[in-house]
Amino acid sequence: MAIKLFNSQTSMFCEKVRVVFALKKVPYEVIDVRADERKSLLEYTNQRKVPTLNYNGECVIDSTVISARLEKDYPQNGIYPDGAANKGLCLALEDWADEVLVHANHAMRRADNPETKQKAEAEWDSHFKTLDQIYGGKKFIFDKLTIADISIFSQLHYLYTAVKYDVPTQYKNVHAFLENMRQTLKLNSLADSFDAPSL
Ligand SMILES: N[C@@H](CCC(=O)N[C@@H](CS)C(=O)NCC(=O)O)C(=O)O
Repeated sequence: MAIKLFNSQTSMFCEKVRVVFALKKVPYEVIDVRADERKSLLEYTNQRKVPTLNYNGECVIDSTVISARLEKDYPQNGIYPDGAANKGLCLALEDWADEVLVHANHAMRRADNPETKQKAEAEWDSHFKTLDQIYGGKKFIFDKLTIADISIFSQLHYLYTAVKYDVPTQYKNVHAFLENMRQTLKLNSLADSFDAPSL
């Protein structure tokens, strides 16, 4: 039985999972939920969120749960750093990107007047400051690409491609991180979404 990913090409959480599949070189089939307005997803899972996997007949929901499951079953090209302390920090950063940066993305996307736009920019600005410190002088947060970098990239990439907001030029380390991830993921341009089957 094949692994099937209920996917939306524009979802940042689906992109996160597609990168993990590609890193581990695990083949999977894509079911585009936009093709039938999530009808087959709702029939299979009774809920609307993607990414969702039909994992050889087992239903697995949520990008963090899916990534951890793929790591367990396909340990090659590990997505967590070595050592319990670093792994804990990595999981906390994954959660920060998924829960906090996504909020800033939604605020920016929904901003429809000067006041809400200013608020959303201030929210992102504080995160850019944090990220600029995190990525000062290093390619990845730990000694290799981990799920923390992938989750952070997925949110920044969504900000660039879907929200169409450019990271201000003063955040040089954030720009360097985006360029490094573009190269790592072999994207021709940052405007492309990631859909390579392997890395
Ligand atoms: N925490 C979840 C978030 C998933 C999520 O919010 N997915 C969005 C797309 S980016 C979705 O499917 N929303 C549709 C809905 O809630 O109706 C994860 O990491 O997978």
